[in-house]
Amino acid sequence: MPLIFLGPPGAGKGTQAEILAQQGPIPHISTGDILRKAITGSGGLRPIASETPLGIQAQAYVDAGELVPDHLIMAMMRERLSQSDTKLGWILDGFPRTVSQARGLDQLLSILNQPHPQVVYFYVDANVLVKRLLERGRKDDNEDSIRRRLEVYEAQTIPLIDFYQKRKCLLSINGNQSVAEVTNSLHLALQFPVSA
Ligand code: B4P
Repeated sequence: MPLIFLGPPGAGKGTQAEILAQQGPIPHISTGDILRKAITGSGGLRPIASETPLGIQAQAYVDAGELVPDHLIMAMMRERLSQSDTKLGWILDGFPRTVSQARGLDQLLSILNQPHPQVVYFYVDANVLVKRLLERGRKDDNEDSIRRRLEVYEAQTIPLIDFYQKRKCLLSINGNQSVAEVTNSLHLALQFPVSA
């Protein structure tokens, strides 16, 4: 089943997508990881000398906690979702992040003849998010960038909850729990999918 993981920065989307992808044949596709790899050449924290044209364009946005422009993200996702490992499904982590990206994904899926995904929304209290991100300490996990990412999330990504709720394909998971508890809730929810 194709899945979209939706939620604020630090909600545990990447953490849960990684765990789920290890248990089955469908890949974890993180736009954040693809962008960081394009920027640093390694997907890690240390810049090396192999940044790509996408990375050069994306770096300032990622560092400031802004969204990378839709046309760059859509081109990146068109390429990624056309790869052969996506035939059985995928877990999209961090995409779509705007209604415009969600509409772009709809068009892409109909071109690629792929089914519409189930959307999983991880809700987490703001104070928990900030604490987790500061503890993680990635290059873009500083106080200014985190504050900006949360503002951008509220303005541009929250409308997606309504967008997918209207389609009756949204499941809600309490992401305030421990990693293992969230994984357990996710398994239960995906075995018995219901509309939120
Ligand atoms: P992302 O890489 O998506 O960054 P994120 O939202 O902060 O990561 P995530 O939410 O997956 O982290 P997780 O909770 O798993 O994006 C980075 C940047 O890339 C964006 O700011 C933007 O500039 C750009 N970008 C990405 N996608 C884009 C798009 N579609 N359009 C435009 N721009 C885009 O983990 C957070 C921490 O919490 C970890 O340390 C983890 O160990 C911990 N944690 C997770 N679950 C926990 C739990 N249950 N309990 C305790 N700790 C937990």
